[in-house]
Amino acid sequence: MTNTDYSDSDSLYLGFDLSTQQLKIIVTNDKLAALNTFNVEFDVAFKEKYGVHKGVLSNEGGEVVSPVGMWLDSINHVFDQMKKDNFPFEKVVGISGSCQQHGSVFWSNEAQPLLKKLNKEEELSSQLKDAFSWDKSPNWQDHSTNTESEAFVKAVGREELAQITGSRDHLRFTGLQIRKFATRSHCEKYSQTSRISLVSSFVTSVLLGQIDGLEESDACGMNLYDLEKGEFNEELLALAAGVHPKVDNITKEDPKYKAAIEDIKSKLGEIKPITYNASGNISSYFIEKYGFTSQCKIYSFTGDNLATILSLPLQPNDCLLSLGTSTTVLLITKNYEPSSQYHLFKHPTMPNHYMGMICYCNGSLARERVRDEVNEKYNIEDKKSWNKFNEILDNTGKFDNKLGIFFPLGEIVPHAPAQTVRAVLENDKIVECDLETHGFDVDDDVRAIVESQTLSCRLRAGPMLSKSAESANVTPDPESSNVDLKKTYNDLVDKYGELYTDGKKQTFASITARPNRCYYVGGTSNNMSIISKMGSILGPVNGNYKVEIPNACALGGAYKASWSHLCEEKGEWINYDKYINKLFEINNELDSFECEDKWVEYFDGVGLLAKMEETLLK
Ligand code: XUL
Repeated sequence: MTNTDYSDSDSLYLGFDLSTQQLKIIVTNDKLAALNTFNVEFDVAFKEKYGVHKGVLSNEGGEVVSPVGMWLDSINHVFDQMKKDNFPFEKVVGISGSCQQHGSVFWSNEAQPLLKKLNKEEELSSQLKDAFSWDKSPNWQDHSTNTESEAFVKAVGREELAQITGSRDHLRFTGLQIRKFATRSHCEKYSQTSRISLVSSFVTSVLLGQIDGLEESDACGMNLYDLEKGEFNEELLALAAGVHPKVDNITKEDPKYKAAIEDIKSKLGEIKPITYNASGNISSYFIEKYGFTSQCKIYSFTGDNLATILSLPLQPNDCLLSLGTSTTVLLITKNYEPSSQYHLFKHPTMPNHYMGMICYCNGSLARERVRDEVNEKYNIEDKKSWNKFNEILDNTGKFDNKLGIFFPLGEIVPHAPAQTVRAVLENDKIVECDLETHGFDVDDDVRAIVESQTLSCRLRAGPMLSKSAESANVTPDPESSNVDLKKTYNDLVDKYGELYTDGKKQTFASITARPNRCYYVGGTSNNMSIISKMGSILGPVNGNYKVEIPNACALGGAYKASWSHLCEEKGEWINYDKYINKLFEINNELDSFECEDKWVEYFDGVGLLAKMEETLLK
């Protein structure tokens, strides 16, 4: 029981976070203040009923699924908990949320009537037992779709798929999962499916009491949606439905082809462009059972990564670096510059903007290995101490033409097996070397790992930021505008030749793009030496911020609800970044910090890393 006082807030908003292992609901008010959270952990509450481990069921074939009934039970469970806590449901005017991405829910023909006539005396899961043609949902950790991945690549090609859908083929992406379901694992159940939801639209459908359309930004994680055209791509729908002429032994003239395309289109339904308009009002089940009012609006939910960017005052060209075991970079851009190495999704609240997402496998584990080497060299007693590592990093001077690539695990970006590569630039030539050769020692590893990890972000973010940097009117600070960027760029190309990243040519615009602001979250963001170094290399025009957002996904959902509600009330689009800027006024978790501007100095690093990746990586 909590003693939260809601009396100062007339209107409340709920932000859901349905993730792999739990459902969390956060309560916020008009001032964007987080008042309370409620949650249920699946393994704690439902292990016995559903047999889940870490929220999912897995098998040796790489299949990872979540029981849909468990998600329904979790909604009842958390609302029951809130009721016991005397939560004022009648004050809730808007609900939105965040869900794990890519998962699909297969509804049966009985879904619509069952959703409409829910009885408040019973739980959702028992009443909706027959509402699904399959009672499971593929989880984003599923990796059982290699066959489907091959089909997508054979039919369309990897880069082309990224060009159309913002991402190359990924085993977890919904289109591949649907193809597996329709052609391999559950052919009959596919034919019994009336509608297919993403996890996000599944939850809103339950809250609305009718099947909701897919939310556009989350739908970008399907490998089916043409981001630029804003519609499903027919060739990709054919693949998902198992009727692609190149791989399914069927012609476009065959009536079965046309029927299958129509069928999958009606299963997926229309995708509404990004909107603040509510999908509808909460259904009578929740009004009668919990005490919501009929005025409570349900706004489309989105994917968890997309919700994360909604939890911060992020503007176009801002980058959020999440520094954990892995490194994830999320950035906002106007520039549609897709690559098979990262993802682009539509931004969930800013029309004509995208969210770029770069996922690296090697983050803190790789840094810890170097820390351990250093502590061993200097006989540091506390083996986990970062003091020596940080001292070395803080004392590094100018970029000294030594770099290392540290991949203790196979890397996603760039796609490469586990390896360590070190190199120095001698007489303008890149010379591969080992530790203790060519003047490269353990201390150099310290700066080399932080530099190369950061330079990799800079190289990949550049093309996404470049054009949008112009359109967003990001002007470099006065000091660096004294630098002749054209000359610096030409010197770089003279020295290294044209630069390519992941097979794509870098341009003057992409190499000279700077982020607006950089935000750092996750475990390593507590290490000021590391994030100061990163900031000095990335060179954001308007500063670096260290942030702590423990409930980012749920908060992003709640803010989406309060923003949408305000837009609806005013009857006009309120710029999301302006709205969310209020956080700067109320949130002292947004710590800005100073770091040296070494952005220009690191042009050499950009060149050296690009060439090392091109020529030395196995
Ligand atoms: C993103 C992805 C994961 C899940 C986690 O592509 O697969 O981040 O969304 O919930």
